[in-house]
Amino acid sequence: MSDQLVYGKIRSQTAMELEERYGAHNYHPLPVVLAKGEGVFVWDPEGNRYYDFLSAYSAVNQGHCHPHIVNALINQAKELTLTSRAFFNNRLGEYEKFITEFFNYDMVLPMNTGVEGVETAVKLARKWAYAVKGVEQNNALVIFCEGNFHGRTMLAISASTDPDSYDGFGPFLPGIIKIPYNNPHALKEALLKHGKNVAAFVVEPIQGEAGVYVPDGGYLKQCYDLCKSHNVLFIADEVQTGLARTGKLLACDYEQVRPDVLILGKALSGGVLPVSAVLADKDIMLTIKPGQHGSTFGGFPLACVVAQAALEVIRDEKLAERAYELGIVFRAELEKIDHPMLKLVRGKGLLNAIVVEPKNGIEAWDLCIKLKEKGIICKPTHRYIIRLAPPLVITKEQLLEASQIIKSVFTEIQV
Ligand code: IF1
Repeated sequence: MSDQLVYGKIRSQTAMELEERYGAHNYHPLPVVLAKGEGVFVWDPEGNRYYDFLSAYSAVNQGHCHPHIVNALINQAKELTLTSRAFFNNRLGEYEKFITEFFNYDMVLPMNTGVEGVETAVKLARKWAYAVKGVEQNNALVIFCEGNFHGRTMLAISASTDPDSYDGFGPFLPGIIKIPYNNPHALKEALLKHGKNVAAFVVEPIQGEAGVYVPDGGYLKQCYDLCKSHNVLFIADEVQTGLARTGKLLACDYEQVRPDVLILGKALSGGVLPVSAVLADKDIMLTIKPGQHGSTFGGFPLACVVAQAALEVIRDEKLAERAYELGIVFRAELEKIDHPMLKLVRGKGLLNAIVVEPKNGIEAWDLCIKLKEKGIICKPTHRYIIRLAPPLVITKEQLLEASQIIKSVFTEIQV
């Protein structure tokens, strides 16, 4: 580990102390300070290099500071950044055409964060339920899955079953039903009981925060068909699973399911700006009229050019195909690790996780500290799962090198 300051003006220790003193304590970061990112690598202020195996929770699928995306940002930033939607601008329409053709939907509603995308999708579903399905005003219901993570707003935590997300923030939003994930029968029961008032079913194709919980094959299609038979919108939250992360452009593509409403975020900007989007066809999208929804920065010129560049990288560098092939290689390497703490390897594409059993007081956090010391940064979700999600631009050689590092951490732990 080098000790001299290489990047930026403050040392790691100082950076951590400043965050501790002046920043809200709403996170418990791994003790590593990042000062530079390029592709699959990040460096701390002292110049120590790490493989990034979190990818900012799948927001930098294209790799850190991808030149095509950063150049789009820089060039646009010199011309026009923000106009508000009080006026037209020369970037939004072009981007809307690009992204709706890219994902084969009639229209897009541009927002900023992933959770704003979720909020927008639920507002659309309610509007559609009253205007098109004929649900009585203020009686619309939305079904979510237990173990979900959709963000941190009051809607999202009202739908959450994780006490860390909702405890102490009540009262919560009404009109929400929670059913077990990966259980089509539970959805069928809920729809038989409440179907006439249900506007939508919101689901993550793979539950990321729950620990990369991959549902059984056919789950999404069964849920989609159940929704169609009850005139209920199928809403896919692909904020984390979308944009090539799981080995397909969308995780729903594995089952040829076309969501009625598609929510994108994170890698939609390649990690350069908060950019999210909700895609749907006209009959749904046009239920929101002028002045009924929006955001200051939603669809601003800077976001439009960045998002288009981010999608071009996914297309031109064939990131979904790469994630698919390399995911198979990576899981095969991880499954070679024969250690009592390593219970399970699971994932799709390059969204993977290892389930570890704490032993002799050693938990997932301790493994992440050891991985950091060996040049890989990742983060546990819950106490026993480590998500392993590198940027999709990682090469096979780099993935194999990182796999060896992961193996070495386990072999060095005596249990
Ligand atoms: C945190 C988790 C991941 C998401 C899905 C919507 C959103 C997210 C499927 C909201 C955001 C982020 C939020 C971030 C950590 C991270 C996370 F650990 F919190 F759960 F990825 F799994 N839908 N996930 O995963 O998007 O508003 O954040 O842009 O809050 O700590 P956002």
